[in-house]
Amino acid sequence: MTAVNSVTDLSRAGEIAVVTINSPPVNALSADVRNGLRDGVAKAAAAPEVKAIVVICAGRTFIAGADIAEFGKPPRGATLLELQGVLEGGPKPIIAAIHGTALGGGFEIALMCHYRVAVPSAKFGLPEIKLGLIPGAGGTQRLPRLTGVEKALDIILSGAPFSAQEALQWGVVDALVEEGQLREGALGFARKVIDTHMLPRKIRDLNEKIEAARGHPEIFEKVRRDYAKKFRGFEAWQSALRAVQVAVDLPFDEGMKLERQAFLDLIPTEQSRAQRYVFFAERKVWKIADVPEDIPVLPIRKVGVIGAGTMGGGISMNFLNAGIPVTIVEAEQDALERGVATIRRNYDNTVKKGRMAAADVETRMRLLSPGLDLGVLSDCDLVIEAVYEDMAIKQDVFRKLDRIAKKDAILASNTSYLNIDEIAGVTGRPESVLGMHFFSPANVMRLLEVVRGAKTAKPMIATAMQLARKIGKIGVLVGVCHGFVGNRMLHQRQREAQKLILEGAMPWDVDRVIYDFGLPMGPFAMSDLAGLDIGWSKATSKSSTIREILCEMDRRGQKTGAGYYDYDEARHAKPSALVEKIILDFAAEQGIKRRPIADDEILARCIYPMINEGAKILEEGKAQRASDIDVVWINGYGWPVYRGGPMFYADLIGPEKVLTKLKQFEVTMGAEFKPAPLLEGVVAEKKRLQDL
Ligand code: T1G
Repeated sequence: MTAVNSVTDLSRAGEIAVVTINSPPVNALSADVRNGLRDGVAKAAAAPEVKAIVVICAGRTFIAGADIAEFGKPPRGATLLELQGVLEGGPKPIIAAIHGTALGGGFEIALMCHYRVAVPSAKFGLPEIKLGLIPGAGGTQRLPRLTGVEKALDIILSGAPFSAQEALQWGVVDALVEEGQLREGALGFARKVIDTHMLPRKIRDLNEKIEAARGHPEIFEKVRRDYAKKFRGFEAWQSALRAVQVAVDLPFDEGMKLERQAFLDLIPTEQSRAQRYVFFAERKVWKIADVPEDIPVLPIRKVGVIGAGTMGGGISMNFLNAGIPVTIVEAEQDALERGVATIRRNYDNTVKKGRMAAADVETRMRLLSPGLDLGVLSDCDLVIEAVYEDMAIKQDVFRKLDRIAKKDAILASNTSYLNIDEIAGVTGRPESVLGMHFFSPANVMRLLEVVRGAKTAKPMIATAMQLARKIGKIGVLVGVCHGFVGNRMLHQRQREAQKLILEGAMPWDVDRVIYDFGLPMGPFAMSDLAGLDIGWSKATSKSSTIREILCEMDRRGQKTGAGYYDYDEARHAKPSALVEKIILDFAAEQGIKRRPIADDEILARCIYPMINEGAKILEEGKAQRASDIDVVWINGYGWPVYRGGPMFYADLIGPEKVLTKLKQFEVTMGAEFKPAPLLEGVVAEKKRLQDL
């Protein structure tokens, strides 16, 4: 074994040379890895006694892509063209030996090799689209030559990983070797290549499958139609489509050039910078400054859920999906049966969509134990309360829970707004109390706000965060304040939206601006979906807001076929002339002189106060970092990932621009726009929020 460089070794097994990459954590295709690969393979190829070369990685995975941290920095080290030269252009057969995840540039390196073998657990993919990029090392040119155009487009546009079995089926790998025996399996395959005189097979020369697509532009038209809705607002996917079309229409090297240029053009774009920022932001959330990564966590073998309503049911499904038994408790038999039936119905719908086997439903339902008495929760390691959003009711539940739950149980509340410390305060074990704020539908939404109380112990925090990862959530640690991070910022937007429709805009104007900005829906469509009567009561309603008036008229949202919008049978929303009249009359009664309001004012009034509130949240230490706030908004509120999140967006447009506008609004509209000192500071020091 000789070292080629700090991350690459070269060894021999008879006539076979083995180039081993070892650059933890994921063998990303950094400059050192590229140099090692280039020099290692070149050295092996130059050795007369070498008949074949195996490229393999140490550690947990084959090359998991280009080093994302290198993008936007001055290029250094071996280029991808050089690698193409020594790999695909090499004189001796090169076999890529794959385990873990061969993604992006890593998969493209494997496609530059002449043969590929993998262990059954390996995964493959081209996730560049998730970074606002396209494959930039031949993926759009080589993959369609192996799989055909439609499959290649699906792999590139979905960015989703696929299995080794699928890779074998689609001709992406030549053989699967025994799990855990990759090196031996690869050497065996190389042996066969030598013994059977198999020549270097260059994918660039395999044109049959792309020729089949030549003269069929309808293939691309169909894909453009199919993906248009999913990629609303995104840019990179069009470049990916064009690159694959070029692979069909042009000679290989011209296709490579165009792919490369399209890739390089996307790197500096705002969208790709935002999506790369989010990639790292979603990995930073797990790092908690004062909770060491090796702190002992509590085993969670059994979970209790109090409340079998929409949230309680969805929350339970997360744990059932992870194979963790759940005891779900309700006060009434009917409510309990309804809750359990809803869980089964949700699973049955997933089976109907072909995304789950019927047997798996039974496996999950067998892990679910319904109960009518809190006493059945006495042996749970974690109990999550998901009852009506009322402090007195929640405190009553926690008092009882404190008497019933076992000593080292974690007691969590799914409250969306309320003060966790006030809830913990009624127990004798506030150190074991925290918030686990799921987002509806709880079995679908990836975000979980883990709320740290003033006395919550560190092992409880670490356990909750680790559990979040186990149930497939992104856990974001937040502090106790009204509405935590997400809802606290949302309140700012909703407040301004309500004011805007009195001052001159209409609900559908505000919604259009927010929708065009990239969110799945605007504040009024969202309220209609959730129901305008959340927290509303007929007894106390005084026609003091548009929302109250609509509820009094039984226009409670989609569920009543009318709210801010009128809805047809298919629940398609239509601006309502009646609501327009209600708003005009109400504004007149309030003595509000309506005025034309431009779209950019609507956007600034809805977004900038959110950013300002985010700055206050950071000031108060209710979030660890600005990027955590962005992860909350992207995974909990549909903020478009290609805009990076509210705080990243502020940095993108310039914190000074946000500050100036807030100050203008403060003068004309009042103290609710008063800039946070932290924002003032960031501007004064010419810093960015994301650097805080
Ligand atoms: N570059 C730099 N760092 C990376 C990285 C990458 N490609 N992938 C992972 N890391 C870091 C990550 O930040 C974390 O660091 C640690 O590795 C573990 O990651 C030319 C343009 C491989 C499935 O998009 O999907 O190739 O937080 O926590 O859950 O066409 O990482 O510990 O300091 O995610 O086990 C395409 C990205 C790049 C794959 C492992 N490749 N990575 O998941 O661990 S673009 C990707 C992943 C490209 C070419 C183009 C996952 C993983 P830290 P982790 P994990």
